[in-house]
Amino acid sequence: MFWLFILLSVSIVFPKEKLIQNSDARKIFLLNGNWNIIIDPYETGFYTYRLTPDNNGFFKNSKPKNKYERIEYDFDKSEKLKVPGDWNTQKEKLFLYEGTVWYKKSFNYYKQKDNRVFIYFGAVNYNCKVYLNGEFVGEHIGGFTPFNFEISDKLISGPNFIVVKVDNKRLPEGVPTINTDWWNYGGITRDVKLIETDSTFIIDYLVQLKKNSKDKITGWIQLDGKNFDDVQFKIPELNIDIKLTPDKNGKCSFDIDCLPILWSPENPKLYKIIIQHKDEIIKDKIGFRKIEVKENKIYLNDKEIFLRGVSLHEEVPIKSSRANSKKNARKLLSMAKELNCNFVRLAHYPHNENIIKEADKLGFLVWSEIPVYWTIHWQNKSTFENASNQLKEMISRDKNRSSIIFWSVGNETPLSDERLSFMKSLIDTARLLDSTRLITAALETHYVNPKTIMINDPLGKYLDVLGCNEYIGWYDGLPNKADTIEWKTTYDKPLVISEFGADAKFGFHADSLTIWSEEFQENVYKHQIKMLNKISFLSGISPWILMDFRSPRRTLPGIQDYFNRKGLYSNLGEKKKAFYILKNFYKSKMN
Ligand code: GCB
Repeated sequence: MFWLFILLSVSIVFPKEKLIQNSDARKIFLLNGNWNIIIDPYETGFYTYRLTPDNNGFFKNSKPKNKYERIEYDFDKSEKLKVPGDWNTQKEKLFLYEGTVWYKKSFNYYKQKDNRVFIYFGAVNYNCKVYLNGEFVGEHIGGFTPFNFEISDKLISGPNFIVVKVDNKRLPEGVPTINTDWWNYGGITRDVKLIETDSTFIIDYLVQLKKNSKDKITGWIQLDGKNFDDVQFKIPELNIDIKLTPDKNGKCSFDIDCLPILWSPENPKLYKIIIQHKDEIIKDKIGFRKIEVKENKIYLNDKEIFLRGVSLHEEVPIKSSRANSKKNARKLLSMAKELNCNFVRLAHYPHNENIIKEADKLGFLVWSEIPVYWTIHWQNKSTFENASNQLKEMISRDKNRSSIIFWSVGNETPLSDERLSFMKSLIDTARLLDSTRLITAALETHYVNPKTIMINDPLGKYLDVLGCNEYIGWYDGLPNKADTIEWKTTYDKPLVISEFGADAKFGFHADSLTIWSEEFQENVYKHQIKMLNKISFLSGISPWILMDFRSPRRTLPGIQDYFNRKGLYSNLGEKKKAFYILKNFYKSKMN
């Protein structure tokens, strides 16, 4: 009985529907804009007063049919929120709100006869239930990955309404769990699209260089539907134009010999890809590059590379709200470019697709991560299913992006056998889905004596690249402690220092040992760089962090004011002194 319950809850919660690849390239009808909302902290719109599910919940969007019918809500008279967007920064009363908000949008739609229609969400934080014209469509858990549901049979020709119940309550068994160091932005935070397709259509595809090769493009195209025709696959600039015949499951695979110009930060060359099935044409822009580890070095296109990185949260400068647009992506990446970066660590959850596509165009290498952060419930089966589903959705969306070189399976997870088997299963899943990229995780530091840090976390055995967060000079001693530390590892693998840093309030000046001052942060960076230069197996760094970001944990008045102040830029985009230290260090690393 217990297992039946687990199985049922898992299948309800984690969508079985395949993700539609490259939603931008489809025939889309955007449902962005103003949505009516009802703030519902007691979930009155979902439960009866006996706390049983209410069949006439708010998702019915009911209206009184006569003068005495009592209906205690009215979406059309309710206030509005912009989609996409977090609710916290749109309404003051929602700034710290954690709970349920109902969203409703009415729209007219006329689909072509045999076509199919899907509703696609870029991301909703954290749990959402979707209803169309009063009927349940599907549920999703996890705040940072896309999902879609087919609504062909529920859609009416003419006026329709969609209701989404969004709940961002933090849960101990959630991914992330209740304790994080970032703002729990709630809402429909990324685009909502209706995607109209032919009855049989190209649902997904993979086009990348074959593992360890520079002259073989490999991949597959997956059709969805009943009538599979041949598929035409073209890369005009490489004179590739081939006809592929799908198997009985609608899948066609290919291996093509060719010599593409390789994608790199210096030359982020993208090729136009065209995939055609009957009248449907999908276009993409894809780069080809080789990434591998040999002993303790990382090689991009057979050349050793040092990752001049920075970590960042998905937050917009000045406004400090959830970032989601192309414009936001360009802004954040241009700030990293000014630091002479060639690498960004997108912490601590999958960021929006725009930033990954911009990274492809601008030539940034990317670390992409799932929110397996700190102390997850390692023994809970549905927590694992949840983490694994977020990993699958992240890889499914971004597998064609040459910028992504690392999948990270977590951050600062504490040592235990349960954690090891949880994380190892995630790594197995990532390798199964994508054999070409490198797997990493941000580990914690462990001292074997006061002067020696040893990276020997048993998880290291399963990673390609060791990530490690360290805060020497901040949580761990004073800045000059770094001068005395030696780094060792039991693994013959490259190391990326995935975090170091110190808080500084922009404009607060003092001597270099006065905490919270720009000089203190600058001091930490100077000593860090001296120490990092001595680590022979170091392949890159992504200091914490590009820009000050909101965090409910950071309460110190006048200094933090609910911001983590480890940014090299303030939340208003002002450069702190440490910015220039890092920028110069990176300049010296450019060749
Ligand atoms: C860490 C975490 C990061 C925090 C940072 C800090 O180790 O990975 O999420 O924000 O430290 O500032 O304490």
